[in-house]
Amino acid sequence: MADTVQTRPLAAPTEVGLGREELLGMYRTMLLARALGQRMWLLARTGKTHFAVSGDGHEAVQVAAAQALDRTQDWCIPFYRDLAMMLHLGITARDVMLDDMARAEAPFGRGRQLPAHWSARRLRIVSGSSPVTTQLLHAAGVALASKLRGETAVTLTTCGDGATSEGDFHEALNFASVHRLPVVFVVENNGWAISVPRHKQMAVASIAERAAGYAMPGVTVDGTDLLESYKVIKEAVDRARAGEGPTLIDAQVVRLVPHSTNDDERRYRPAEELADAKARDPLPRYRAHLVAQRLLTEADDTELKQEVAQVVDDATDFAERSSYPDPSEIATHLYAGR
Ligand SMILES: Cc1ncc(C[n+]2csc(CCOP(=O)(O)OP(=O)(O)O)c2C)c(N)n1
Repeated sequence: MADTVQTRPLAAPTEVGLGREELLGMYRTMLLARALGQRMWLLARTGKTHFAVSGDGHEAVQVAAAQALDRTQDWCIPFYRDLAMMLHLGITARDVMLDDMARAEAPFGRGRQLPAHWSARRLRIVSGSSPVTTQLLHAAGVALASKLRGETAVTLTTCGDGATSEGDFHEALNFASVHRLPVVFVVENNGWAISVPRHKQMAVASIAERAAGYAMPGVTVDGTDLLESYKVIKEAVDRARAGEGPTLIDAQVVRLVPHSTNDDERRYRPAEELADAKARDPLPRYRAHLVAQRLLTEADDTELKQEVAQVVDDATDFAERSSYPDPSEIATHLYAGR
């Protein structure tokens, strides 16, 4: 079943070169992603929206990835679990909620897009497509464009472990390596592709091993350890920017909830495996680290949680008050205008 990850103490802040503000900012994003994601799950369960997919358990590596990018120039092509990454890059809770509730002002698709297909031109976030793994090909293409233009931008893209068994994964990594493209592939490896456990998806022992087939570095990291993840991703981003080509990162994370609101994991997921996953929840782990480092007090924590709860309520109310697209505009943005 899922590979077991040795839990080590979190890397010390001085090791990764981030200050208190950044360390606490990453914690706030994790809290916000968790609270916003849980609200969207409830909205789906109560019939207010039709679908939700969660990033619970993936937040640490996502925030680490966003922190490792240069927000003035780098590109990001996420997949559907990357809510924390999107929030840390600057997408707002209101925008996420407008999209979730399919409102006319939803910035990612004007109410016509499946939830969790975020994009933002100003933040250089390119929308992922619904067929899994296509975003890796798009990332290779964006990175090729940056290289041809002589720019120093790096492109970071993500996918799940199941996605690494798709043909698109092979094509993207092969092309990126042959052309030494400035791209970082982060696999958020939660051990499941809906109900299919990893050992039924691939014969290799670890996803990082796949990198050898493309002559690029393959690095395994505990993706529930925010600072370790940051170190590894930052190194890969720096390599890419220095013209040394792509890196494959196997970030071992946990899926804390069913695949989506359409899934009943009780039918296939062993109770012990779920309990192990919950014991590796990145949020209390990072919080404990901040408290131990005297970067966060109980009072700070309570205040932060209250502030985040308000942001989630505000986003929900704002979206609920907003209008749906007018039926007369049903084809707008679907077909090229004349
Ligand atoms: C090409 C393609 N095949 C199947 C699907 C249906 N599908 C959506 S998510 C998913 C599982 C993906 O698993 P994984 O890549 O491990 O990511 P996870 O959802 O576990 O994070 C599948 C099969 C799809 N969207 N696209």
